[in-house]
Amino acid sequence: MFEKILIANRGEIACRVIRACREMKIATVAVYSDADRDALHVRMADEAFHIGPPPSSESYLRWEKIIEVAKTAGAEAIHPGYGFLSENAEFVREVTKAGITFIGPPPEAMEAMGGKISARKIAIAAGVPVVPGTTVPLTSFDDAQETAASFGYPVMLKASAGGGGKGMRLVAEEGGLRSALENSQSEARASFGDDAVYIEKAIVRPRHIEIQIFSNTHGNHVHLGERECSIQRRHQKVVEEAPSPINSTELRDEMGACAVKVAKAVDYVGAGTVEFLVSDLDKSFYFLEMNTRLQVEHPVTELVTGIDLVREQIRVAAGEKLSFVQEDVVLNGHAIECRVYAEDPDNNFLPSPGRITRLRLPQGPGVRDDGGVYEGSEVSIYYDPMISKFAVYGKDRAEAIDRMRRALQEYEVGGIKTTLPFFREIMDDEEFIAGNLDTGFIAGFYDRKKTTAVDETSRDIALIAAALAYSKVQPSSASSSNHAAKPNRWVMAGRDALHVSRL
Ligand code: MV4
Repeated sequence: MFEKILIANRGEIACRVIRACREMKIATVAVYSDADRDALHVRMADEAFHIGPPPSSESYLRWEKIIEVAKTAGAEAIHPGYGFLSENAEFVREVTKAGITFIGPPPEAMEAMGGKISARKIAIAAGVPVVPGTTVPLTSFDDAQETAASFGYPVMLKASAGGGGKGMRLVAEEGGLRSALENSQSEARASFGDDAVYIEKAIVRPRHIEIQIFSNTHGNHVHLGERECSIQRRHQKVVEEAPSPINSTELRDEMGACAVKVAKAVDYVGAGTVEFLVSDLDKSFYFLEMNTRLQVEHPVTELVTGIDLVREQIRVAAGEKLSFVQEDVVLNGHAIECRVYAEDPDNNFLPSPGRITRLRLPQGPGVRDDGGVYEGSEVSIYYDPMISKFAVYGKDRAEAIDRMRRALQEYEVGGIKTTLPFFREIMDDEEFIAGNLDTGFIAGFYDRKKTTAVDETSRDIALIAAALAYSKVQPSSASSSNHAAKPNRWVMAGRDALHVSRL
C-alpha cells in the first residue's frame, strides 16, 4: 500500500480524499493556488505545496508542476478527484512516465469513452442498448435531413466531443433542422474545437439514471447499483438519490449487467459511472456515456452500500483485490444528496462569493456533510461555487425526505447566499415527494411555484375585500378624515401581504 498520496484537486473532494487516506494511515500532500492559501484542504493535509496563481489554467491544471511536487514530496500516487485533470489521458501518461501511480483508469479507457460516438460504438459492440441514432458524424444538411427522417422527429443533435449539454439541440420537426444543425456545429467548434455532430432520436422527458461500477487490475468488474440524477439545472445535477424511486431489482440487475459489459469492453480499472437515459413509459433504458472518474454524487452510493469508494479506488490503484464481490453488494435504505452552492436561488442562481461568517452544520441521526469550507473561509470567484454536498440516509425514501427536511432547517450558512432555501422548497414539492422525477423536473417545479403564488395572491385579495367591507360596516372611533389617512390594521395587513403601498 502507498505511504503518501498527492491530491491534485481542491475543495470538498480534496477533503474527502484526505479523509480516506487518513483512515488508511496514508500521508497526504495538498496543492493550492494563491486563492486557496487558507482553504480547508490545505489545513487538513499533512503537507501542502503552492502551485500558482488563482486561475486553474495556471494552478490546478498545470500537470508538469503537480508531477514535480509529487516527486519532491515523495508521493507514490496521485488522486485527481473530479474535474480538473481527472479525465485527461495525457496527464495519466505523464504521471505514469514519472514513476507515479495514477489513481484512476488507464488512459486508453479514458480515450475510448472520451468521445460520444466512440463510446456509442463500444456500447453497441458490447450488446448494450444505445439511443437509436447514428455512429458517424453528419456530413451535410441533406445527410441530416435524411437521417432525421429515418428515425422520426423529435431528434436530438449532439456534439461527439460534447459534455454538459454543449452543442446539444432538440429538433421538434424538420423546419427547425437547418438552424439547429448550424448552431450545434458552431457551438461544438467553439467549445471543443471539433464540429462533429451526430443524430439521436429524442427520448421524451427521460430520467437520468447512472450505475456505479468498480473494476480492479485482476479483471473483476462489479456494479454498485444506481443513482437517480434526473433533477438537473442547466445540465448540472442538483439533487441525487440512491436507489432511484423507479428502479426495481430486475431493472437494476439488467442495467448493472449492461454497465459491467461496458466496463469490460474497455478493460476498465477503478471507479466509473455508466449513464443511462430511462424512459418512464416502458422503463426502456439506453446507454448515454461513461464517466471515467469518481463522481460528485458518490456519497449516496456509499450510504446505501456501506462501501467507501475512495478507499476502494486507492486499494485498486495499489493492485489489491476489491474488498467485495458482486454478491456482497446489498443496497440498504435510501440516501438523498443536495449540492450546496454559493449561489442565490432568488437571483437566477447568480454566484455569491464572499466570506462565510457563520456555519452551522446539521447533526443527529443519518446526516453526512462533505464540505470544503469552514466558518471564516472565503468562497472565491475562481472555482466552482459548490461549498458542500449534504446527504441524508433513511430506512426508506419517506424517512430520508423527512430527515433532509429537518436537517435543512438546522443548516445555517451566513455571509453568502446559498441554495439551501431552494432545497427546503424541493423537499416539500408534491412531485418530488411522489418520486415523479424526469429531466423536466426543475421547469415543472417553478411552474408549480407560480401557481401556488397566484393562489396566495387570490387569498390576499379576498382578505382585503373582506377587510374593506368590514371597515365600512364598523363605525370607526376615529374621525372620518383620520380614517382615510390611516387605514385600519386589517387593510394594513392586507397591504403587507400583497407587498404594495397603494391599493
Ligand atoms: C438526451 C435527451 C433526450 N433524448 N438524448 C444528454 C447529456 C445531458 N447533459 C443531457 N442529455 C440529454 N440527452 C436523447 N436522445 C435528454 C437529455 C437531457 C437531460 C438528460 C438528463 C438530465 C437532464 C437533462 C436535461 C435536458 C436534456
